[in-house]
Amino acid sequence: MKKTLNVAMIGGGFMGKAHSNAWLQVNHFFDAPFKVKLKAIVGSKTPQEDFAANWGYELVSYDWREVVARDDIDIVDIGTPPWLHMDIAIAAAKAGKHVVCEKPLALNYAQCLKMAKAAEEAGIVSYLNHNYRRVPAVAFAKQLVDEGRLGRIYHWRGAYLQDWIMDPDFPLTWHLKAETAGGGVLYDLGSHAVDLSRFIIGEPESVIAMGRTFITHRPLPGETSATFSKGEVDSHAKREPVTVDDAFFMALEYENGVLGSIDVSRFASGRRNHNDFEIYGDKGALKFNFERMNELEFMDFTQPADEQGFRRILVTEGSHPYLKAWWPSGHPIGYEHSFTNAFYDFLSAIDTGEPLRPDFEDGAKIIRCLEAAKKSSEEGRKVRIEEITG
Ligand code: SOE
Repeated sequence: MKKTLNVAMIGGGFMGKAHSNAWLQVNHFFDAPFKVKLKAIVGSKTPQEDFAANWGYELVSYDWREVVARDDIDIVDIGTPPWLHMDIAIAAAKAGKHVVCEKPLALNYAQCLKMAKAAEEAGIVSYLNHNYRRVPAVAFAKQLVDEGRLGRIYHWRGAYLQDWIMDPDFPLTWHLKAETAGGGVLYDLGSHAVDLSRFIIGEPESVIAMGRTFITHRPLPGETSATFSKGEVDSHAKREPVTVDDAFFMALEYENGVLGSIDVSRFASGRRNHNDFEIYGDKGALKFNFERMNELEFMDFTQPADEQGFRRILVTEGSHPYLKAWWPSGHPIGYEHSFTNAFYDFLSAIDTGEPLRPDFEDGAKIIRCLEAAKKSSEEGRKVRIEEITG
């Protein structure tokens, strides 16, 4: 009889929804080592009773400290804005809970180091939800690179582009303030983009970057009807400063000699969630585009020149990463499946004690790179990642 692990979900927003779905699916599609039970949902202000009823949480609370301390909680899943991550994660680790945390890990490198230390000292499994690593086509790209199918890698080119805050009347939400988000798109999407390059290519060594804030003042929430689309705002609405970036363009040198570029922006009109990368090596090249997430373009440079070209691989075979758990070949999967894939790996790591990546150590390395990018943009020079000391 499999042991049941009880999950406390802290935060019931977009990530609370995506995580709750994955916890409910993982035992249906994977032979996971544990059963999972949705034990508690913890909200901040908005009532969570409907959320609890919809997803089947047994308890509703508005006090994360009380829930994290409960003996009947085994996993704490943090889906709050970044400014709350450190306190919750350290309390959970000290209480002996395994911890899932949404990205970016925390507001700065120093906070990340404290979280990683707490997880290490507690001997718990920490997982930082860079879910795109567990999109099968991304995991397959890594497999091809690791097998040497691209040979010596020269370039990584990544971009993560959205457009949901281009309305100047979009309000000054937590995403747009340094004290609650850490950074703007650099942290929100740049953390994903840098992690993808670390997953497939290796560790960045130095960065040159330029950041920009296009809309410097925004109306306070409540003064505007603009949510995620154009809204009307009173002309006299009070506007406060935006203290984070809207776009960041980075050029990176990796420790293994790869030269890379990563562009992130929330002002890329028409790009709703465009996460893509290209990899160029002396034996071949790859291109992934999350808008076509079940496909990978592969170019075999060892072929005769007049036969070369990028061919589209449909990444839906049972032999592709994670896919034997899902549907027969030719049946695509979606964004939400990457979370379920990740949570299967998380439960397996709890069972085997094998390391799970990305963990809080990874989170610290990612934020260290992003802080170096910020420093580079402020000082107008190339910054070595090691200059950031926390
Ligand atoms: C930003 O809009 C966001 O929600 C990210 O925070 C998520 O990590 C990404 O998966 C979708 O876009």
